[in-house]
Amino acid sequence: MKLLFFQKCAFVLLFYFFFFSSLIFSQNPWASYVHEYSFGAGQNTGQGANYFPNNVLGAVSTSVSATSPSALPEEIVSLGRNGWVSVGFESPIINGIGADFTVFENAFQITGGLGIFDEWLIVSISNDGENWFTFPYDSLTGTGMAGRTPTNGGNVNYLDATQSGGDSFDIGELGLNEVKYVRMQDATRFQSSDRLSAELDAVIALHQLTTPIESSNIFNSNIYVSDNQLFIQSEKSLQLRIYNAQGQEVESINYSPTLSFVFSLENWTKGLYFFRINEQEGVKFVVR
Ligand SMILES: [Ca+2]
Ligand SMILES: [Ca+2]
Repeated sequence: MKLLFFQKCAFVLLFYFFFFSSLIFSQNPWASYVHEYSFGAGQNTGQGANYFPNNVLGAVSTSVSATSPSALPEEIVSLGRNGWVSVGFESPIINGIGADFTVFENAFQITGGLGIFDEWLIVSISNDGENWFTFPYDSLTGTGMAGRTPTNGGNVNYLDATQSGGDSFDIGELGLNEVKYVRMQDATRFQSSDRLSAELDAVIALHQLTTPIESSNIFNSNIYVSDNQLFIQSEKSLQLRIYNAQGQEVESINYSPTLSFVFSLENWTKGLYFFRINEQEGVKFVVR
């Protein structure tokens, strides 16, 4: 009987995991606004108000390939010599395992196996828009910069840096755990004179702080998470049990009606959690 309950419970957890995970990942991972910018001289494709900033926000152009880059002003902006753009996201980039974001320029493979036509970008990150941390680079080889690897285009998974193309960066390399802004600065001054200006097509977050989803009406109660605190409001007494993504119970809370209830999640590990209220068939979650 007990086993049956856990099997049932596991099934429910699994169901809600798949149901809600599609909601979780529906969050926009692409840059969603331009924070600041300053264009340089020399090349101005896509800088007009009809095109910028939309051409650097949202998804990379999927009609491109490694040999056929974006060149349309609707899709890319030329930063101009030493010009730069910083972008922000719906939700901050966090330090996950490996690369945390990818920058797409319009580098391309030159036909005939003659290598890659690349235009370099120095990449910096910031959590407050004031203090910037720049990824180390080699101005002779371009190592450490963006603008070096073609976009693969098509239906590749752009959340997978191993198949997307572009140049990926790990914020943990600079000792940061969370950043709001990514800045790309044209670095073609270090290259041969036929490089006029780097372009920017798109930036995608690979690891992102996930916004908790309000879970209000399923149980006729109001349960939500804000600022790392769990709020409960209900007219009925509740027992709230919280499980981690492995299905282990990590907390059990007995709630009785008061004006409000606040439970701190400040010291909790970031991740996916499931809520089970009393013995009702239902699970909720929060990702911090
Ligand atoms: Ca990382
Ligand atoms: Ca674009």
